[in-house]
Amino acid sequence: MALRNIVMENDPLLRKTSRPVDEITPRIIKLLDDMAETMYYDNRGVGLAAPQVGVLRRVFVVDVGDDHGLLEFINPEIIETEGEQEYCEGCLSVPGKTAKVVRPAKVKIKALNRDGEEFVLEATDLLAVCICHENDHLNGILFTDKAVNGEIFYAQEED
Ligand code: GNR
Ligand code: NI
Repeated sequence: MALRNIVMENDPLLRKTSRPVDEITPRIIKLLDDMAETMYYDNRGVGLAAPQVGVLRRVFVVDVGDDHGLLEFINPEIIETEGEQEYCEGCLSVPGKTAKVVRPAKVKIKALNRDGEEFVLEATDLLAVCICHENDHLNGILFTDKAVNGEIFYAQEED
């Protein structure tokens, strides 16, 4: 495993649409492993999408610290949403900034796991927020684009 560099906000890569994975090769498995390691390295990471490490493929990982543990999504599709919730979001590619974003309260998502098996997951709370945030990355969308009232908050950076 290896840490990957995280692409920052001003990089045009973050604005591109990622392509589906057509075959789950050892390269994709290594990408998933490296993304999990990179997400956990910065304690604050609860998710990471492949374009954030410069790979324009429809892949993301999430671990919000609930019973689900580490979740890996390949070629995800949000197939149902319900309700609304507002959450103050951050992003590893947009350090020092937060914004309130309105997301669905509940999402149903379909994806492939690393064995190429399709699964469907229903998520609520922070897991639903995080899934939507990561899925947006695959479409070149950042949370700041969706800030409630366009308001961005500048946090203190701790290093
Ligand atoms: O680490 C992250 N924290 C976070 C907090 C609230 C809502 C979404 C997130 S995702 C973010 C990691 C990241 O940038 N994923 O793309
Ligand atoms: Ni992000």
